[in-house]
Parts: sequence; structure tokens; C-alpha cells
Amino acid sequence: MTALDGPWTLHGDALDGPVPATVPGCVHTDLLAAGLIDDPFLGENEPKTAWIGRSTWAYQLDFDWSDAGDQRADLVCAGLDTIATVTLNGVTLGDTRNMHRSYRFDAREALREGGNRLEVRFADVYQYTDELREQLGDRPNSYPEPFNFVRKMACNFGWDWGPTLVTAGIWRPIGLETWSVARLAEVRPLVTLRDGMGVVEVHVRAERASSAPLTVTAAVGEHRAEVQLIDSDQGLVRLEVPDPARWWPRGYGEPTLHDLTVTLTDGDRELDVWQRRIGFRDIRLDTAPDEAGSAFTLVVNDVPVFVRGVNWIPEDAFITRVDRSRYADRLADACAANVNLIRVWGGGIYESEDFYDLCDELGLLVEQDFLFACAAYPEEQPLWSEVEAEAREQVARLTPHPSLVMWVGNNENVWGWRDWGWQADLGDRTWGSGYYFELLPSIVAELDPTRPYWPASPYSGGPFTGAADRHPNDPAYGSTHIWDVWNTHDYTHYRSYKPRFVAEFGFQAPAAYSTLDRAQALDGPALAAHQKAGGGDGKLQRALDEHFGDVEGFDDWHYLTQVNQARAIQLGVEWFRSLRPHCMGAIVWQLNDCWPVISWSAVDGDGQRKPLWHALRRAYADRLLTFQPGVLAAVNESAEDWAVQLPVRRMSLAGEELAAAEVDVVVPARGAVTIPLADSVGEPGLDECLVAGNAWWFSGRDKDLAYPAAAYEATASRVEDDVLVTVIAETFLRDLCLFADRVHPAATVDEQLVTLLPGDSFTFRVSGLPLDAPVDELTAAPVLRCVNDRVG
Ligand code: BMA
Repeated sequence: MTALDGPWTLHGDALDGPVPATVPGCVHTDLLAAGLIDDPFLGENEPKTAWIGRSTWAYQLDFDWSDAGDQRADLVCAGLDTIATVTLNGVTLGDTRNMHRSYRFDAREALREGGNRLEVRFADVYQYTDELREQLGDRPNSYPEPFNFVRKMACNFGWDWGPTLVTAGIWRPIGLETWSVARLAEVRPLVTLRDGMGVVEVHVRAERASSAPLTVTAAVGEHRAEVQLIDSDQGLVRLEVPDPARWWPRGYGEPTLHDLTVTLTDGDRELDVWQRRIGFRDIRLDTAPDEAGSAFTLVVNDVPVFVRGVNWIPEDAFITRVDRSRYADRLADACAANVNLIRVWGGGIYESEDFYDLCDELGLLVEQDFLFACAAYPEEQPLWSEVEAEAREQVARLTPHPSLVMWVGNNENVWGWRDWGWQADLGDRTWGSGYYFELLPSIVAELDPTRPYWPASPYSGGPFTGAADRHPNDPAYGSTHIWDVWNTHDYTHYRSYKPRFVAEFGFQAPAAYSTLDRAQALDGPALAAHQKAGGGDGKLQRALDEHFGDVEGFDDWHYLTQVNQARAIQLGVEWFRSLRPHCMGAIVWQLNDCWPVISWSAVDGDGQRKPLWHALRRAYADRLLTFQPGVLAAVNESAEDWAVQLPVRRMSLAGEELAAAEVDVVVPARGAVTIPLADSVGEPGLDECLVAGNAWWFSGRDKDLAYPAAAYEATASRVEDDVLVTVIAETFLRDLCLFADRVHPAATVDEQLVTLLPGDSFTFRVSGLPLDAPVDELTAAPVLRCVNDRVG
């Protein structure tokens, strides 16, 4: 394909003249680059750009073309956002209305020798959705925006962590592809393992410009097979690879990949080549009923996997800025936190090849939602056909990726229908059940029967028959979302659940200090503009009140809300893991952010790791020790048995040892045990704690504990490019954090939330601090903090 990447210009009624445009890109980023708008991520700028989403725009490109005699010349648009008309030299090639599809237009007749003008006009998407809503009737929606009336990234219209920046533009590559005789229109490899034999069934569809007999060859290493396409444009090539090295998820083995090459020939002439990497692995979703309800266990290569997951949202509100290196950074954050699964949430996008390629390489499992979230979706035309075309394209596109292990029908829409008052509003109007229970499962069964499909997240299993069905969020069955903790309950309430698989649970905290600072949002209305969740600040405050009592000033608010977030999620993860094998997965809401914001993320919009990220790394470690009420639980996700004798101590907060016992921890591979403690170290009182390895237990909330006033000695010294900050505790110190980004935004720290007993010491490593930065600031508040330097 010859990329048509510029120089493009952007035209709009509100502009004095054309503006240079970047393709792929969008109107907002072009106007930003031209200095015509203020950065909507900063201060209170966001609403000032609302007009952009309610305007019409045109992208224009003048380019030269010379006819090399090919039979066909196609204009290939990998992604247009969203209601577009494409014209070439004044000839309309087509109209589009789905951001989640690609388009190919026959441009042969419209192309001219020499100069050509290509124009892509984008209509006001609100006009489109208003008209459809008028025609089809309104539908309930968790947000006051019309994303359920158009196939466009839902969170583009704003979310409870995202800005309302309604984009338009050529969001994925665009180019000209010339060809003769035939080309590979779709290659869909279904890769399975059958009794150790790797089987690759390559379904191929060719597009023809002639009726010549064609040959399709598929090869993996030295294994080759071919099929003739005579009077047909579809074929199946079946390859067998005896005993291939398998693809394993992280922590279970190597994610081995194999090159698959598919070639289309006409006699000796090579017409088209398609290459991807595939992986041999078997995937099954075990939903068998049992005494407790029914399981939700991913089984990879016959090994049940405890899912240590994170939810993924679009990595930038302007998704065209997310390149391979951004994906690589964020997925590296996930891997380093011991995550093994990423759930691509349904309010975002089907991510690019880079994303799934990286997941394949890293051994990250991917659960992919179809793109429906938190609203009732009409099933009438033109939406039904758009959904069908989009799902067919995306299911086929993603078949090569071994990382993709599950398709999910939607995010929270069955739950919403059941519980959020939709039924009364809907009357007899459609709401999406036809997609989730008929269309989408039939497309997955037809195009990719190798992967499980689950109708919704959350969902409890079984066919949909109506309001008498089992509740879709029943924790004993299937997948569950737990949101009452964030909304109304203290985080210890996670322990009242015995779920089978928690696909969402989360707790907010602000972005890093340096991120809010850069966003000009450290206080006042600007900070408020970076909290998008209804009642969000109040919920943060509720948890502060419950755990810390009065909290005054920005620094304590910022630090202690981050501590609460980390503790909430750590408690949830550790509880769910201690329930193994009854519970077989936890997916934290949410790994990442799309701009600087107060949200549930572990890594903020500037890529800064919040304390939660560090807590998650601990809670998701292969081998976990965790205190749960009355017991020490030990969870072993590794392939080897784990046997260790370990001291468990009961300590006073003054640092005296009150009781101690050597405990034998013996945990089988991929197993969990609980060890009762009452007979060995006794029940800890209010001003006492239990400690074993890096696990701690406190009986009361911070505000009720008689913490000593914190005393410690801290020193900082440069060692090569890094700075080592050593803290020697003179008293008990809880949840020591070092906010290196407050000294310089490029500085990072290797650990957070360290609890020390008097006499213990700990060394933080700070990287990325420029040589001229003030190292001394690393050894005192507000950079170096512990919980008891303010309480007590
Ligand atoms: C669930 C998610 C998201 C949302 C999150 C936090 O509803 O599916 O839609 O951002 O909770 O409220």
C-alpha cells in the first residue's frame, strides 16, 4: 500500500483558512498543533473545545499518481472517525458511519494521471445521532451523551474518568493499493492443539479482478500446505505442525510464537503475501456448575489459570497519539506488576495490531469486549448492519493472536437492563440483547470457534430469557463486578463476597502530584474539572473519614487518598486470591488513564505509577502471604510446591514483640492454604499488629490506632545515575512512600508503602533525577511520607 500521509490540510467553517493536518490524527490535535486551541487536558480548558465535536470538517490531500497499468486501484481507509464522505477528484467514493471498521473503495475510475485531490468530509456526529434517536426512540444511558446511537468510541463522549472531547478525523492509516488478478481480502487462521498436534486452519478469501486459477500456500517453518482456488474466491488450507513449542501465558511458560506466511499466486506469479505470528495453545472457559454455583475459570493448555488482571481503557483521549512505544510502556507496567491478563473494556476501541502483538510477545492474556458499554443500544438499522460488519471484521482480524482468549458481549449492559431502571424506560424498544445473545455469539461461532464467548461482563451464565433469569451479577456464578465498595461501603466489605471471578472492582485516587501540576490542576475548580465521577470527591472523603479522621491540607489529602486506594485494592486482590480455587480471577479497574485525572487507575495519564501500582505488584506476586481474619493465607501461583518455615510475630505499635511462632507454610503448586493463628500468636489487640514476611495485619482503622509519632533517620546519596534514599526507623513507620516526582517529574522510585518496625531500615532507589535536582528534598515531607507522621 502506498501511504497517503501528507501533506494534508484541515478545513472548517470556524477556521480562517486551512490548517496543516497530521494523518492519522484528529481535528483536536491538528488545531492544538496549529496553536488554535488551548490544550484541553490543562486547567479548565476542556469545555472550551466542545464546539469542535459539533462542527463539520474536511481533510484534503493533493497528490500525484501515475498509472502503472494495474487492473485495480483501491483507496484503503483503515479507520475514519466517523460520519464521513470520501471524494476523489469530486467523485464520491463512499460514505462511512463506523469508526470500528475499515473501508476499501474502488478508486480506479476516479484517479487521474498526475494531480489528484482526495477529500474526507466529516459531518457533525451529534446531528447524526440526533436524527437516529428521533427515528428510533431514546434509550437509557449512564451518561448524557449519544454514544449508543453511533459506532464510535463511547468514552470519546466523556466518561467517569475521561474528558468529553468528541473527535473527528482519519484515525488510522490511509493509502492507495494497486493490484491485478487477485489479492488476499481476508486471512483467518484458526490455530488449535489436538493431542499435541498443532493444527492451523487458514480460511482465505480472495478478491478477484480476473477468473484465473489461484493458489494459496500457507507455511509455518518447513510445514507447508496449499489449496487451489478455481472458480471460487474462498478456500481452506490446513497445516499440521507436530508437537510445536506452545504459547504460554506469563508465569506458566514461554509465549512461543511461530511465523505464519500465506501467499497467493497465479502460476509462478506472487500476487499477495500475508504474514503474522501465531501461537499454539488451547483455551477453554470452564463454567461447570458446582455446589457453590458455577465456575468461571480460564484453562490454558489444560492448566487452570488464576487471572491476575487489569482493565484497559484507551490510553489517550486522543487515541491517535498512542503508538507502539506507548503501548509497550503501559503493558510493561502491567507485566512488572505481575499481571497476566488485560481486559479491553467495551467503551473503548478494538486496539491496534501493535497492542495485540505486544500481548502475544509478553504472554499477556487478553479478554476483549465487543464495543458496548453502560447503555441500552438500539438494534434497528443502520446500527444492526454496522455492528455485524464491525464484529465480522474484528473477529477475523484478531484470530491470529494467541493472547486473545475470550470475547465478551458488552460491559454492564445486561446488569444495567436488570437493575438500573431501564426496563420501564424502554417499553418494547430494543436494548442490545439481540447483539449479545444472538448476533455476536453466532459470529464468533462461525468465524472463530476456537475462542470462548461470554455474553456480558458481568454475567452469570445461561440463555437470556428475561427478568426472571439469575441475576447477571450473582457472585456465585460466572463473572462479577463489585462496585458497592467504591460507591457506598468500606473496602473491608470486599471480604463479604465469595465471588467466582471479579472482572471489575476499583477505588479512586488522584494522579501523581507532578501530573496534576503539569495539568495545572492542583487545586480549586481546575482540580474539580479533573474529577469526572459523580460524587467522586465525596467517596474519597468518606474513606478518609473512615480510616484517618480529619485530614487537612492538600498534601495529606493527596497522600492518604492514594494510600486508601492501594490498601483497598490490595485487600480485595488478596482476599480473592485466598479463595482459590473457588475464585479464579480478579481484574482490577483500571490499569491506565487517558489524561491527567482523579481515577481508579494504577498508572496515571502521564505514565506515573501511583502507590496502588506497587501494592498491586505485591498482591499479584506468584507467592503471596496475606493475613485474613484469624488466619494467614498463603497462595502459590507458581509451578513448584512452596514449603517454608516462617516466623509470624505479634507486635505492639511501640515495637515490642508480644508473641511469635514459627509457622510451616506448605502450599502445592497453583494452590492456596489458610493457617489458623489463634493458637500460635493469639488475637492482636487494637494497638497491635501481626507481621509475617511482607504481610501485615492491623485490627483497627488508622484513626483508632495509637501510632507513635514517626521518627527516623533518612539519608540520600547518589550512586551512579540513581539516588539511594535509606530510611532507618526509630519508631514504627507505616506505609512509607517516597514521592520522587515531587522533586522532578522524571524521577521514579522502585518501591512504595513500606512498613518498618523500630530498628528496621529500607533503601529506596530513585532513578531519573537530573543531576542538578535537590537531593535533600528526598528525605523529608512532603516527598518522604508515612501514615503516622500526621496521625496520633
Ligand atoms: C464500571 C466500568 C466503567 C466505569 C467504572 C467506574 O462501570 O465498566 O464504565 O468507568 O465502572 O465507575
